[in-house]
Amino acid sequence: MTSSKTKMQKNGENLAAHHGRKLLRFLEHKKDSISPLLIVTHDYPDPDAIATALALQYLAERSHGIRSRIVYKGIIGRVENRAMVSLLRIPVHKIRPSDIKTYEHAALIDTQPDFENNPYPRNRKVTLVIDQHPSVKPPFAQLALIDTECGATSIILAQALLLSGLEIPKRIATALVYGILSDTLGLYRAHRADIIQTYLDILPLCDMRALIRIENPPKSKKFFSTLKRGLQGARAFRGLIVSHLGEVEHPDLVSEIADFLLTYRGMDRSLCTGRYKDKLYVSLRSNRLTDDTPEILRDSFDDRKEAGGHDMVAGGSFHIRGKDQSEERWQEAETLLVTRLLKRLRLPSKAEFYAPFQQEKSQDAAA
Ligand SMILES: [Mn+2]
Repeated sequence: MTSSKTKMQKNGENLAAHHGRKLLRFLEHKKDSISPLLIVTHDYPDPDAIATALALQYLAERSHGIRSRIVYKGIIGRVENRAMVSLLRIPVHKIRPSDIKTYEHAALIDTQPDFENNPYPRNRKVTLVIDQHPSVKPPFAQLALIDTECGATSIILAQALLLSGLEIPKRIATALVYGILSDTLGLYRAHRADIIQTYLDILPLCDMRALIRIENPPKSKKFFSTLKRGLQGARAFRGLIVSHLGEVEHPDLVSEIADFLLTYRGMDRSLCTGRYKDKLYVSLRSNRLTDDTPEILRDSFDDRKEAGGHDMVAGGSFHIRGKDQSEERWQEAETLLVTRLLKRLRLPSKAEFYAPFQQEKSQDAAA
């Protein structure tokens, strides 16, 4: 996995720029045959996926007049992501069944043809794949740009835009900067010099005021009541903090609370679950550089294909089977998941979890 990267660096080349150039050449060669293009992000798209899609749309249109439509499945739930879409006026649309029929050409963004987290038919060849996640098998695509160590897929598009010589509008630069920051935890997970350099090159072009508003949006009462539940139900044991949120308004809350719980002093891993429609959504976070977080989560799932991620961030979801999704079935699934995780982490199965934020009865009485 690392040999190509080492080779690149030895040759003094820069992998992000290499992929950027490949994309520019591909669009140049295929400009007459791939328009209109359906740009498909992963389900419940995050800022990195949204920014990459937006930048690809702009690049394809401005450089070669390639028309496109950005689509996704699920919802954009996280308040920051919704603020990003509205403040930067990003034209993202819910996918319609007719889109798959109408568009002959598709670009998969921040996901791949064999992943479960996108709505594109598995058996159909795609035009383009741009992603940072390790492949399960070589993608069935005309061109696949996959850089598992680029920190954020937005880096590839930022490089392509910088190399294209096109003017980069503020809203595109801002989206890319936010995509990079959120996927790399504020560059903490940017492990290559070319990633930092790409970020620095695009940063002066962005709208700092819009960026700060995206990063600090007002949050709803629903968010705080979910957070309250997440804190009250949290259980900790040897650096692992677990919380089952129960029913959630949207699945993004699960990753939001997982991120938040990980910041509790003394914790280095957090697991959060939430029930949404007929699925249990799961997020696993880690502060340990040696953790292969997606692999840990896959090992804790029944079906390994239902979990994924990169670096220290992993997520997934699975159906709760049975006609009547009784409380029992949900709880069974939540408990089994924790049991498997403990086993995978070689923690005792009879872990004595404590409840760090639970209100004590006496305090209740006093209040
Ligand atoms: Mn990403």
